[in-house]
Amino acid sequence: MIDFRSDTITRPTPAMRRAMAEAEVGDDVFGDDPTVLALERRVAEILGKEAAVYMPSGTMSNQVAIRTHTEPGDEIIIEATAHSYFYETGGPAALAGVMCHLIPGQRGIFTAAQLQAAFRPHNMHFPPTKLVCIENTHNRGGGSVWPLARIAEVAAAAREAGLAMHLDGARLWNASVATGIPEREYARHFNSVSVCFSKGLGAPIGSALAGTAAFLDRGRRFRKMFGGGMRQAGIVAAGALYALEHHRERLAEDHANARRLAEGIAGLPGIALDPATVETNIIIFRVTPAPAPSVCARLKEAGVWMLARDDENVRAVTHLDVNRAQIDEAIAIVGRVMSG
Ligand code: TLP
Repeated sequence: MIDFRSDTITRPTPAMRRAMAEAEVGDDVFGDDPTVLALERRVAEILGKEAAVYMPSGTMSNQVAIRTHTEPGDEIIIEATAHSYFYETGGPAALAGVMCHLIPGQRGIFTAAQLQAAFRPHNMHFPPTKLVCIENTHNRGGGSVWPLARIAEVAAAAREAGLAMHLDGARLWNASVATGIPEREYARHFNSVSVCFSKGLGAPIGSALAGTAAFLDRGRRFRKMFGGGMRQAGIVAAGALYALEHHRERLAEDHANARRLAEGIAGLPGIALDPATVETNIIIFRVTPAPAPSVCARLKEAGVWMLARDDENVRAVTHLDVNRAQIDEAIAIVGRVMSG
């Protein structure tokens, strides 16, 4: 089975497992797990932030950020298909008690003018707006990369209005490898940045939330409240540290594989796909006739596992556990299924 369901499905490599087995550990809730502390320092350094906190998941990292920036009854501004709104089980409403003011993006990306149009005048009838969230790369946008200049414009508009900025950078590593722009150049436009180790980097567990030390003092409290205080977390943090040092640059291979797969299937009957839209490791293509779930079922039977993003579109994600030979095999299988 060639598994394109997500870059979350990767298994730790033997070298990563060794690093995990040998990790020095302590009690992270007491703040004395040396491996977790080393990971947090390294993430803060890469992102150019004062501090970082290790988190069990990207979802918790985003939701702790939203809760830390706000109080119940506040409002956040977020793109209409952003993960934190779309796929985090209503977290902003349930955990932070905030309203989401949605902006429709183009492949997940919106403009400063759109943001400004969402601002509310100061008036007792309205919820206070506190935060703007951006996702880079954008998952439902098809792994799209926010242009740095656009981020700067949106951040300037937010700052002028007194709003904080949060980056869901679950795949910020992919954005940096695709553009050559260091992570910290993106991160400097944000008050908080969430990154994941368990997606393209191939670690088994974990994310981190970076920002100022004062912000993360408050953030640690919400991590504990949401059940994310971990103990000998150094075991898994060691996998994340290993991934950070050894698996970032190789994301370029995943991007090349995604482009190769897209080019290989773009001309097939029943597939609408412009390979030029594939910027990183996510491919989204429309299938005709729909529904996408039954196309995915046929593909799976033939040995290629992809997920329906909705009724018309299929998502395929390349990652550490799919090599170039498997990409070519997948192209042949998709070809047979779509022509059959
Ligand atoms: N995304 C998963 C699914 O939840 C859709 C995937 O397979 O892509 N931010 C972004 C941009 C994400 O894509 C994800 C996971 C998360 C946050 C949440 O991370 P986890 O799964 O660690 O909670």
